Amino acid sequence: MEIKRSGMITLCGRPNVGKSTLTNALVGEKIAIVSNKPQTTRNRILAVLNRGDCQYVFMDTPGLHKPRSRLGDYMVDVVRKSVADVDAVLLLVEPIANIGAPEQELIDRIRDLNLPAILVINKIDTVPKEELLAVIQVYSQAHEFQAILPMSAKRGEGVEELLGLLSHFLPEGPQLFPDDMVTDQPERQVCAEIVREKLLLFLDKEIPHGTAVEVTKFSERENGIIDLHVTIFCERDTHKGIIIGKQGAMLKKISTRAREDVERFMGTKVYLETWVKVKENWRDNVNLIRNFGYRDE
Ligand SMILES: Nc1nc2c(ncn2[C@@H]2O[C@H](COP(=O)(O)OP(=O)(O)OP(=O)(O)O)[C@@H](O)[C@H]2O)c(=O)[nH]1
Ligand SMILES: [Mg+2]
Repeated sequence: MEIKRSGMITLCGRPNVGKSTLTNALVGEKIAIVSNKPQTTRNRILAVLNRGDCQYVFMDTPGLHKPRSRLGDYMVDVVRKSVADVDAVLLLVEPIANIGAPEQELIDRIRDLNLPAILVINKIDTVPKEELLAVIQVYSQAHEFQAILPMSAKRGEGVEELLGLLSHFLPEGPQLFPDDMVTDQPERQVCAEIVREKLLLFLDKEIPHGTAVEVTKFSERENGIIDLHVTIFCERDTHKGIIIGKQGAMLKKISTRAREDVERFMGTKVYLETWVKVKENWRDNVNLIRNFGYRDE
């Protein structure tokens, strides 16, 4: 069907509220990595959905938080820039009847820029229904949202309703991205992110937050097999030891799970080789941050 309406929609909110989970649910594909640890997403990620005569372009963003490193500064800057000239903003919040600092800051920005905004109360599967009323009340007093939608991104509940709501915010206009484009992330970037997701999955505390993943080789053989070499950077020698694990057990676990996901994503067999290197305090080194792909294009 010919696209007659298209628009940009930013997803924003505090860390860990479910922005990336919702992004994936909206487009029906795993585009953004997800973890139970805050500050998983570091860059803005586009996810595109064509549905009927509509093209939705979603922008997943890092969680808004108080930065404690240069990398954190960068992430917060990405959020600010993404909550700007868009057709609609989705403000995601936890099902809690209390407006925290990140929510207030985002509401202020939405108001200052006069942006159409929908409040998404996520994770409603974790609270009794009765509690939602108080949440809705607190937020409707704080701002006049175009709509308030309680949902569960993880269970996919409310997704269709949200798409229906959002279609009204898409202005008339041509397709912004080609049919087969689901994300603006290059394939090698998605592969690096998948490895980082496994680091977040298997490692504790500060260690995964201090890692960056760089793809050093990404090539396809004649028979379609992909050779993927990645280097995992961490901040300390002790962290390197933990990431590698006893006789390499941890690194093997991380690599195996990452390879399975990369194979699913690429639709072909993948040979993955991983190395671990130390770069002290890279999160406060502007040049290294840029090197690892955290920069404005
Ligand atoms: N119970 C429940 N958990 C959810 C829901 N949506 C997301 N989660 C979980 O919340 C955690 C964070 O999800 P993400 O999608 O990574 O959150 P995010 O907002 O992108 O986080 P950052 O990138 O760190 O800002 C994960 O463990 C998800 O499985 C939901 O509707 N219900
Ligand atoms: Mg995220």
